[in-house]
Amino acid sequence: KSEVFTFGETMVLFQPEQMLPLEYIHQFPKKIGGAESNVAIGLTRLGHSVTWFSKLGNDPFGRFVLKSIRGEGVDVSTCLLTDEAPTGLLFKEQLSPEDMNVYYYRKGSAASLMQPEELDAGAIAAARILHISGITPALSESALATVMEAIDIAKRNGTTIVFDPNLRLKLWSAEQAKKTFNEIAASADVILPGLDEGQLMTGETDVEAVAQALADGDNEKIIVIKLGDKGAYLHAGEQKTYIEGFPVDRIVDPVGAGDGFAAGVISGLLREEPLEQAVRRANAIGAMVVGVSGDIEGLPTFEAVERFMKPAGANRD
Ligand code: KDG
Repeated sequence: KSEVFTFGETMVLFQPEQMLPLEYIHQFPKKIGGAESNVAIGLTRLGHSVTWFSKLGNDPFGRFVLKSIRGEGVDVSTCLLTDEAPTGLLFKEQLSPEDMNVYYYRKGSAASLMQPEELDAGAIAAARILHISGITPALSESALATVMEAIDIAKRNGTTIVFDPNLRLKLWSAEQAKKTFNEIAASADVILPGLDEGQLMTGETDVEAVAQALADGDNEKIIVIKLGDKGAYLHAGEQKTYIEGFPVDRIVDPVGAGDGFAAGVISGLLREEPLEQAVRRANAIGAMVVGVSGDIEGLPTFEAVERFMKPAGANRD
C-alpha cells in the first residue's frame, strides 16, 4: 500500500513552445497536466510511494495519461478506463512569462463521471496522507460526492487530510467554491491555500488574519499560505512564522508551482521533519518548477532540491 493517496482529473496538455495567441500556434507538444497527478509525481521523485486514482476515457489520450503517470512510478492500478466519455484536454496559451491562460475541453469528461464507490477505500485507510485538491469537487456532483467520501474514509481511519484549494474560476463561481472549500477545510488537517484563496474562504485580507480564521481555534490544524516569490506563512498552533522563498532567475512556466509546493510539504510530513524545514523545501520546489516548461518536468528529486537549497558555494568540498 502507498504512503499517499490522491485522485482527480489529469488531462492531455497541449503546450505550445512559442509565446503567441493560440490562433497562431500550429504545433502543440503533447504532455500531461493535472494538479493531483503533479503532486503524485512530485512525491515519487522525492522518494515516496503514491496511489493516484482517476477515471479516463478508453481512448488513445486516456492510455497516454495512464502510461505517463505509471511511468513516473505512481500506482495507477485502481484507475478506470471508460467508453462512456472521453479523456479531458487542456491547452496552455502563454503571452508573456507570467501570463498563462488555460483552455479546458473537459466538460462531461470521463473523470467527471467518477463515483464515490469507485474509490479504493482500503488504500485510503492504509495511506498516511490523503491529498485532496479543490479542482475535483468542481468537476461534477458525483466528483464532489467522491471527495466527500474520501474525506469520510480518511477520518474514520486516521489518515491525515491535506487540502489544496486550487481555485479554478473557469469551472465554477467564487461563491460555489467558497462554500465547498470551507466544508472540506473543516475536515482537513493541513490546508495549503494561496493568499487569494485564503481571502476568498475567510473574507479576511491580511495574511495572518486569514491563517487565524482558517485554523478556526484548532491548535492541531496546520495552515501554510503560499505567497509566491515571497515564500510562505506557516501557522500551526503557537508556531506562526514567515518562511522566505528562493529567488527565481527566469520564470518559464508558472503553472504547477503550487503542486510542487504541496509535494514538498507532504514529503516533510512523511519524513516527520520540523514544519519550517518542510515549508522551506516546498518553497524551493516551487521555485524550481517555474523555471521549466510543463507541469511536471521541473519537479526535482530529493537530492536535487537539497542541492538547490544550499547557499552558493556550500556544495564545494
Ligand atoms: O496546478 C496545475 C493544474 O492547474 C494543471 O495541471 C491543470 O489540473 C489542472 C486544472 O484542472 O487546472
